[in-house]
Amino acid sequence: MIFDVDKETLPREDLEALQLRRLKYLVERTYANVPFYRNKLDESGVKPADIRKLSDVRLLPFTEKQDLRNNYPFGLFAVPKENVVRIHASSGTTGRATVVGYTARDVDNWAQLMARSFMAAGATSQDIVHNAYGYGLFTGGLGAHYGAERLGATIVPISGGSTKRQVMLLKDFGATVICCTPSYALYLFEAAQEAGIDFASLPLRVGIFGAEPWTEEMRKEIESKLQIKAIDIYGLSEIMGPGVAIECVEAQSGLHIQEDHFLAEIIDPDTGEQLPPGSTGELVLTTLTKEAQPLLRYRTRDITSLDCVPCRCGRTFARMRRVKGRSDDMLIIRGVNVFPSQIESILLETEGLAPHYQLVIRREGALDMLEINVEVNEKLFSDEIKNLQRLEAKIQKNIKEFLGVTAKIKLVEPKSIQRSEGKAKRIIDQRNI
Ligand code: DLL
Repeated sequence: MIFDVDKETLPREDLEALQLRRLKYLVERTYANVPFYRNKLDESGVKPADIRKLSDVRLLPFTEKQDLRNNYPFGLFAVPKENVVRIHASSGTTGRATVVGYTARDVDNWAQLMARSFMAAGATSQDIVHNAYGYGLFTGGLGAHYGAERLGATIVPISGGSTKRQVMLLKDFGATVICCTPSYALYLFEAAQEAGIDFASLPLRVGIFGAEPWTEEMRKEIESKLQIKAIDIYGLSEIMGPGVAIECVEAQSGLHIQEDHFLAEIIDPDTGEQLPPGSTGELVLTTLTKEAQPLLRYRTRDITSLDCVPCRCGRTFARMRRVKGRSDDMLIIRGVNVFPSQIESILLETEGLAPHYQLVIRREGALDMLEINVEVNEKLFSDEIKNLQRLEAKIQKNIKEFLGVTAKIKLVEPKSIQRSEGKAKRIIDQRNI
């Protein structure tokens, strides 16, 4: 089912005409109201009137995370502060937090896009939604909350944490849809096992998972353990929050970008040049309708590709491939580039391993060393040492063969890697650089 049929199935020609209208107005608004953008446009000699066709987006300057930090907290607002009804911010583990503002209409659009997302994932007003994304400055909790309400579903605003209690309420309330990070879904599964609750016996049927990179192999693992459909949802606070793109349950093949609200491009992260359709590169997003804090050509750092081929679900919105990782999370081990997701794929295809791992990077002398700590399952844990050693050697060989990097593999006890209630911490960089 499609929530906004008239929008989500617009013929591409009409969609592009709508995007162009919105883009022109956006550039006018930002030029008139945000000194940062006026200066940037003046510097690059571009006037709002220069935007005549959609491809003219290329003329516009990029916006980077650092620009948000430099204008901390409210320097990029395009409306008077009294029109801002909500603030969110990213956690800011590195440097200052990035702040985002919303007008009432922004919040309303977001709810609408999240309602669309829920329906694309196969949810309806009949569902009970267990929302374990964190409530607060993080956009996950409130984003999913307003969307589920707009859909008319019943929302359980459990937020993150208190895992044992979550499992109990999941069962008692009979949730049919769950929203959380994919890593937390696995943690909940373990907690349920410990509490003697069988996920397969619960009415839960759909999981809407995002906020961190995950792989097809991880999807299979979650779908088979929890006995649900696992749907990938993408978003980022700078642009809106969750709901920028979502997979449809019909195809589960790429995430439909809500293109009436966001203009997507793929660029070469090194040169900044737009890449031809279908290429893999960095996703750049322009907010077409955001009022409080519109962004021109925001560099997401997320690596993906776009596919405009019509989807069998009937939606005409382009699909972005599952995010491979962030360009800033890409590891360079002795000159070889690897994304953590590529390592995850290999680990999860190996029998006997649990989907819990951490990548530790160390500097030994002048060289970078990658150590992969991965949990084995209970069955393997009780196995003979020589079998475990054989398995370590096999994983090491596969990683070398498929990814070209040498890694030290350390099989660790079940449940010894710290579980996370939100985004999993997969990379521990001890290089101090
Ligand atoms: O993580 C918003 C969100 C909440 C998305 C709930 C989905 C579900 P930020 O904290 O600003 O916002 O982090 C955004 O997380 O640039 C990606 O690198 C990563 N990310 C988000 N969704 C996915 C996904 C929220 N489905 C950053 N796959 C983004 C891979 C994702 N990475």
